[in-house]
Amino acid sequence: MKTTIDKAELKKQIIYNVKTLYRKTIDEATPQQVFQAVSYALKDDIIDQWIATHKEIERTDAKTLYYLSMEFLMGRALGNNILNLCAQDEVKEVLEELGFDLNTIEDQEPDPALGNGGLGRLAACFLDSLATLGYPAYGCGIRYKYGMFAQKIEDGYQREVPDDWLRDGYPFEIRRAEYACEVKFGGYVTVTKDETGREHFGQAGYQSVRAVPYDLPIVGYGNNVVNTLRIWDAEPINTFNLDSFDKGDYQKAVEQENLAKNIVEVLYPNDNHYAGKELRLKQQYFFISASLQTAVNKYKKAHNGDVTKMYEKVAFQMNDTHPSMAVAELMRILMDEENLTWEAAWEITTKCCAYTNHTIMAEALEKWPIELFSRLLPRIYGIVEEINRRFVEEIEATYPGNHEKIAKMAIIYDGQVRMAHLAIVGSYSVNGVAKLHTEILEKQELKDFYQMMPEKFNNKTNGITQRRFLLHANPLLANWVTDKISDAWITNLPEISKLKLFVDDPKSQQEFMNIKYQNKVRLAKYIKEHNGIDVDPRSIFDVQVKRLHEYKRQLLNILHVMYIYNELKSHPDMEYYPHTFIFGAKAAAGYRRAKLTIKLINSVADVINNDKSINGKIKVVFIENYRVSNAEIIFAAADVSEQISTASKEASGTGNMKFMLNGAITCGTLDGANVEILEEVGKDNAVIFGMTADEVINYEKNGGYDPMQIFNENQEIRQVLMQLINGFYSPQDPELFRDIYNSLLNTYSSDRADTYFILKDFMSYHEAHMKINELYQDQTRWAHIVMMNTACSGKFTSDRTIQQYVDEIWELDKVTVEL
Ligand code: 26W
Repeated sequence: MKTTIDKAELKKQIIYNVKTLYRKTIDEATPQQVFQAVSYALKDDIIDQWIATHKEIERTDAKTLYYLSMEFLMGRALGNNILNLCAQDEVKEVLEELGFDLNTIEDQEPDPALGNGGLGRLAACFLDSLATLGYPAYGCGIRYKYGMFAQKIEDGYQREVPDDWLRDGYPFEIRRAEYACEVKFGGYVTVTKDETGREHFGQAGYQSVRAVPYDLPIVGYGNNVVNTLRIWDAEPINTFNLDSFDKGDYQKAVEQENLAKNIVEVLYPNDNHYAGKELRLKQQYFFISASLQTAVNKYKKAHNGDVTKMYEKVAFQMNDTHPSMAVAELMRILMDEENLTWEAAWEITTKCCAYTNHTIMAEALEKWPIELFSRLLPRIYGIVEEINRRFVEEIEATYPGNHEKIAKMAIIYDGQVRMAHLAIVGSYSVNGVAKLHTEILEKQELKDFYQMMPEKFNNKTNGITQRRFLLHANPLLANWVTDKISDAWITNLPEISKLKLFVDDPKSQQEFMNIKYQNKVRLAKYIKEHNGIDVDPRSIFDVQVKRLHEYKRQLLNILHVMYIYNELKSHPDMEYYPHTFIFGAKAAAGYRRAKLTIKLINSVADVINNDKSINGKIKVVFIENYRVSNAEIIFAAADVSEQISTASKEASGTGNMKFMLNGAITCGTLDGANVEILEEVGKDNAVIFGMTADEVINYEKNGGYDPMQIFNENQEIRQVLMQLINGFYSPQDPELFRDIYNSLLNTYSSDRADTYFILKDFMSYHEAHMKINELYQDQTRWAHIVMMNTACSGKFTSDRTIQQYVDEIWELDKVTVEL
């Protein structure tokens, strides 16, 4: 692939940027200043492609996607942009000539972390694939002043530190004040009748905020296509008028200023947990209203002001229910501002909107109290009421006299607005994110909707971008793959199956294992620098990195480490290959049990890592501040991928795919996309354990199971559990982990004991680990397994996922950009 970057020109630009940005010569510049200067220099080239892309989209009037998401977990842009511009060698050489190392410069960039976990990172992978495949798309989101908090571990506890990612300025963004628009909150609805007697709705007495977009370029791989991530900042509508003697005006001006300041202040750090905060509802409406207003205006400009066929050129994809206000806001714009009738507006809305569900966890469901919703968004609430009234009529027509159906399916019910129901009713497509997940939606969670409107439902199994998670994250393996089978895998991942030719070739095996070893050395070095712990790169790196949540069962993992440790202590000559158990996870700031689990992991690490008697056979490492940038190093170095959620709970998972691509074996339950990973790689190349989703669901229907029986019958498990309450890992405070103990055995709280079937799956998990212990010691067998994992990962590229969305939902037009 040829780049448009010219070395001499780039060098000149960097020197010039350092001068004009910082009044410095290049030899005086700090790495952070060089990072800024390089980024601005590349942005210059990117902007040419960006402009060309938009010219082409306009010229061909191509159908465009608006991916609506409260989260975009982008990770660093510089390294990725360099790769997608195919300018790796050029930039590296120029920097070397100027006396800087590219890796050091890349490390200066803060991680733009405008997301929590899976859902936000999926959005980022999708943008990469859309640009690379040449599909016109906007990501629409919020420019949070503070992104996902940085995690500090102090005395084993998590402390949250604000993520001030904009502190030094973010070089890739562009403020687009000319696209600013007004978003209105509160007040009341006005109705006027025109001469024909038709009612027109408006708003009065409201407060408003000025939404100002910042655009970030999304560079396609080697194709000159640059799409846009448009994130919205909030500013006061007009700086208030100090001359005003009117007390009411003054008050209102101050309030509006505060509203603007608060709205985009911070990302809510909850993952899979709905907290019902008023400010979050404001955030949702804020970015949806701004995004839809601009989308409609843009469409109108290109189509003589006529919106009636908008669905031919525009698709709105709602990333979970967080943006589902889009349904009502589009209706508002089309009726109140474009003067369409309800019927005409509804046709357009339901031909433009589509919804992706990302979780079946009941506590994640967004339900807003009517009081709050209608006070904050009176006009939108009125529209939702009307959508609901008409939908309930439809239910009655389909199921006459069936009041239970209405109770189960209505959008407004029991004093609350059910956002998932709004999203489903207002969309032409509803999809889950893995086969099993979509099946569970159809058969259980959304059964009534599936029965009434089966044609809307479809599956889109998630994917990841190999550009970031192999090409950028693992250059050694990426180069090796390219040497073996050409670089076609970069834009066509299924090509990677050609590696199957090499999985039993001794020389290739050795090369592959040697690369894994070097990546483990890289991670060991990171761990030494950040944790001060020595880990042996020859040990098995067994890794669980993801958000901390009970359903993801980090607790199962650490209890099992405690179990193995006890075994090693009582049978010192036990046959056990050295293991390094690596964890990385942020807990939501208010999630107490999750935070206690972090403390437990760190306490166990303290005891085990300092016990000389086990000869370093186990090390436990908790990597602080897990995020996209260190994830890239971690995936590349993993031998074992822990994907151990309670079956049925993890909608898909995407970390599982990143591990697989980088040559790790999955130790997992039959949950989410693990099921499809197993299908691709074959049962000899993955280790599966635990209950199936059906079994879990059945137990749940029958009120759970009795963990006390396991406690009583299994002495080793009992010992582990007793160590939670006898001070073994917390001598200063033996009661410290009582809550975790109780959660597994007691019904002291409203929850069932062991809600997530940790003890039920425990011995099966242990067997899985013993199997891995055995497999690893046959290095030929192991190399075959992990190479098969890389070779069979073709399905899990987000390029495939996006192509399926395009073919089956969005029907976008491809553009090609010639410079
Ligand atoms: C309202 C609070 C809240 C916040 C975030 C509720 C739900 C969420 C997200 C939907 C949680 C999430 O990230 N879900 C994950 O989405 C990934 C991408 O589809 C899946 O791979 C994960 O299995 C799923 O947990």
